This record gives sequence, C-alpha cells and structure tokens, in this order.
Amino acid sequence: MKNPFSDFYHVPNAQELLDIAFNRAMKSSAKVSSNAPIIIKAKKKEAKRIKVAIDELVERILKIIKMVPIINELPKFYKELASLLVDIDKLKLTLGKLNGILPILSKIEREYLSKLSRIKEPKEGDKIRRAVFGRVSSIIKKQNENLVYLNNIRGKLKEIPSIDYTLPCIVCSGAPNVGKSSIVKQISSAKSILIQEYPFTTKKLILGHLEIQRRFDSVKLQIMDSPGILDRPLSERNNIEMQAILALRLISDLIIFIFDPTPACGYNIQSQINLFNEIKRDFIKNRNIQIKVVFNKMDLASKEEIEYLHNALGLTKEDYILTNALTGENIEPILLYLRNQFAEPIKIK
Ligand SMILES: Nc1nc2c(ncn2[C@@H]2O[C@H](COP(=O)(O)OP(=O)(O)OP(=O)(O)O)[C@@H](O)[C@H]2O)c(=O)[nH]1
Ligand SMILES: [Mg+2]
Repeated sequence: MKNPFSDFYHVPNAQELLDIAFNRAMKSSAKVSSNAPIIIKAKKKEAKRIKVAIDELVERILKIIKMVPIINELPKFYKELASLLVDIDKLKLTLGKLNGILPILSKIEREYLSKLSRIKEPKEGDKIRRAVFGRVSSIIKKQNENLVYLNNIRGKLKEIPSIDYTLPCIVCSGAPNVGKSSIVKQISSAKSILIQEYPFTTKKLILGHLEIQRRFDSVKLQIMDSPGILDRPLSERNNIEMQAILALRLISDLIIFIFDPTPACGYNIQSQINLFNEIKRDFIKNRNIQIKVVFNKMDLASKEEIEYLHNALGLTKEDYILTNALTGENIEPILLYLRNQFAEPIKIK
C-alpha cells in the first residue's frame, strides 16, 4: 500500500498563504460594463477582491486539512508508526484549530460584502477591502505556528516506506551498530543507506527490494532495514527503537537477526543474546515465521568469539551464516537462504 502520507504536500506558512490570496485578489477583475456608474464599479471591484481573497484562503486551508489522512482509519502498521513519529493528539488539535477559522473567514466575507453594498462613495470601497485584508491577515497570522508544525511533521511522515502487503517482508534486526544496514545494502536495492561507525545511525524504517529467481518465475522480496534495539524493558525503549519493534511485530514475514560476535559494535554478547531471545519469544512464537541468524563482522571475529556465540545460542553450524558485510564476503548464503525460503509461490496475505 502506498504510504498514506505521500500526498501530504508542502504546507505554506501564514505569510505565503496571505501573499497568494491577496495577489490573486488584486489581480482579479470584476465583470462590469464600462459605462456603469463609478460607485457600481467600485462596489463590484472590491467585492470581487474580497471574495477571491477569502475563497482562496478557505480553499487552501481545506486542502491542507484534507491532505492529512485520518490516522485512526489507517492500517495498523501505518497508524502505529505515525503515532511514533508524531504526536497524534497535537496533530488533531492543530487541524481542528485550522478548521475553526473557516467559518470566521466566511462570516467576515458576508459581513463586509453587506457593508460594501451600502457605501455611498467609491473610496469607501477601498477602505472596506483594506479592513477585510487586515482582519484576515491577523487571523491567518495567528495560525502560523500550526501551519509550520504541519509542514514539519510532513517531512517525517512522508519518509514512511510504502509496504506492499502482497509481497513478503524480511526485517533485518539486531542491536545497534552490528551491521544491519550494511547487510541490507549488500542484498537489496537500497544502495543509499547511511552506514556509520556509531550506534543509531539508522533512525527510521528503510525499505529495499530483492528479486528472487524461481524455477518458472521470479518474486520480489521487501528487505527492511530497521534501527537497532537495546536490551532493555519495552517501556524504556525510545521511539527509534519502537519503530523496529513495530516492523517486527506487524510486517515481518521473516526476520534476519544480526549479531556482532566482537566487541566492535559496543554492545556485549549477553545483551545481544537477550535481545534475540526476546524477539523469538515475543515476535516469532504464535506467528509461524522464521528467524535466521547471521554472525556479521567475520573479518574481525576470532574463532573463540564465534564459538562462544554459537555455543551460547545452542546452534549448529548450519543454523547461522557468517558474513563480512563490509566487503560482501559470504553474503551469497543469505541470498541462497532467501531463495530457498521463497522457492514456492507465496500465499497472498
Ligand atoms: N569490519 C567490519 N565492519 C563492519 C561489518 N559490517 C559493518 N561494519 C561496520 O560497522 C559499522 C556499523 O555498520 P552499520 O551497517 O551502520 O550498522 P547498523 O547495525 O545498521 O547500525 P545502526 O543503524 O546504528 O544500528 C560501520 O562502521 C560499518 O562499516 C563487517 O562485516 N566487518
Ligand atoms: Mg543501520
């Protein structure tokens, strides 16, 4: 499904909105016959300007409000992810405040058009239009904070990946800095992923794809890179870690769990094992999905470090894949594993 926020376009600030509306208003021209009395011409001209300005503002604000999907009606994954990225209550309140000014603008329009219809001198028309623009300006300027807020959260929401629910989704998970992004980069189309030597480089869910050839056809897999997760109680995890948990919980059809058997990542083996066990316990059981173990950084890992991890997890040599995600050495077994897993046509979810 397409990211429901993909049509959430740039939100103009108050000044931009006013400039657009007033410019259009001043460029508008009323239909009035050239030999009409000057007072009629003035009334028509200013009425048109007032209408164009206010209608433009109402229309643009309505468009902004409609651009934001109703969060409660979204599929669970998008709903929960949006709640992690933005304060939904604040978002609703902001939209409510913007919506609240629409009847006020319409009321001003009615009120001043009626005043305009009663003018006696052409120059009074100009005064009335200026008064309308003044009142409208102050109303819109009071909304500036709300408009800027919407434009800011838009940046975050637009980055949510578009998940195709009909294709399998493989989530790469593990502690921070173990090489998750490096592996996703090696095996998928996501080539511009940021890789750095410090933890929490990845702060959001990133989706790549991998095409698997089968006997008679091919299938596209979704490969998801996720932020690192720390071994700590769920309630203490931050919003970055919670995005990874969300992906494991709601969209994973298979999990690749990546260990760094060396001290390089900065998180000890026991904490990585605890995290692995938690994921197995909380996100694998009852869901009938597979978890594949990868020991990354094979170039740095000593024989003892690998053996220790291997024994601590109670695995056989066939149960895990040793990789060097930096060079791509031994990445092929991951691809082979995925090919085998999805050798059969996939049941649509
Ligand atoms: N020597 C070696 N370094 C690696 C290997 N894989 C990744 N690295 C390095 O480890 C660091 C972290 O790699 P990332 O791919 O960003 O790790 P990550 O798990 O995505 O990290 P976060 O997004 O911060 O959780 C980078 O400096 C990588 O170059 C490997 O197999 N060998
Ligand atoms: Mg990363």
